[in-house]
Amino acid sequence: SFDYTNYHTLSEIYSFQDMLVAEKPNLVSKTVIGESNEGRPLNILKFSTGGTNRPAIWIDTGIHSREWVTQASGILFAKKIVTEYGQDPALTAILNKMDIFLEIVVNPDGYQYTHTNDRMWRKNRKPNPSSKCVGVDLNRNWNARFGGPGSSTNPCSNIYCGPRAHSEPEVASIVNFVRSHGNIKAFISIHSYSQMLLYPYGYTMTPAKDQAELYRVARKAVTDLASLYGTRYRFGSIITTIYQSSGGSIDWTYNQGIKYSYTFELRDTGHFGFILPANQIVPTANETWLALKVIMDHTFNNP
Ligand code: 0X9
Ligand code: ZN
Repeated sequence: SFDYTNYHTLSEIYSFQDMLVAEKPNLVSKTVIGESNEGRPLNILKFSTGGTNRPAIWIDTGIHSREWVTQASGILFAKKIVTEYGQDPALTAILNKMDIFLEIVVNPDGYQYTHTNDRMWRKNRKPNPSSKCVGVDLNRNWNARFGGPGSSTNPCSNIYCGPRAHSEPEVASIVNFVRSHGNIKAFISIHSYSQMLLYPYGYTMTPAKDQAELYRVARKAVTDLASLYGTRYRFGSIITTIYQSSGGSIDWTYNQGIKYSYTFELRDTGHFGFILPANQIVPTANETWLALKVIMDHTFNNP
């Protein structure tokens, strides 16, 4: 059976997804929402107990390929959803009314490259015409002050925004999915590292109109997270808590009307950074899951 205590290759993650669907076909299904620049499938798992186009919660991991604890945690979230449904009253109530979508590997080409060539690769692997540098930062490619402060128009930069908003298939496929679904109530994008829980905006100091509510939910989420092992998270808007960044996913989803748009930065605060030892995967996922449940529960109770 699957080893949740170690990091996995891309093909192992693809197999895990199929295994979970085979195990619980009445609860989990797989949809291919597009293909990456190098032609790999962009898979999402749908957790649903029925209905049509139910209000939904979106969770993604691995938009930045080197942030390995995020994809590893995504695997554990998937496993937790199937084991806790019917056991945990809050999650059961949520799944009886809402669907959960989970994209574990938003950036499969980058993830493959972190295994074969460069463990510290962040962007996708699209060649840039008229440059020898490769890749677009998939968290600068969204249509939320695209190309603005905290992004770069230089293809050699690690925060290169790309030629135009939604130019990258890995981003465009999520944009199309979110738009065509039309009933997504929470959008949670998971990064590492820094131990932060962030909400819009990243491109402007102007507070989000729901800032007071986003703050309260974040405070409860990080409190519950810390209750397990004492891990401390900072929280607040992106621009006031981490740094200014334009073209990020949750600023776009928030402007689309998805009120509960959050970004996590998982463990640690820099001692190991992106190269977090595998023995921290399970505790990281466990504590993060408590915070996710706070956001999901609040979304469920505030339709
Ligand atoms: O710079 C980023 O994309 C994120 N930090 S990371 O070290 N994981 O790269 C911060 C994301 C801020 N989010 C948005 N601007 N939406
Ligand atoms: Zn990141």
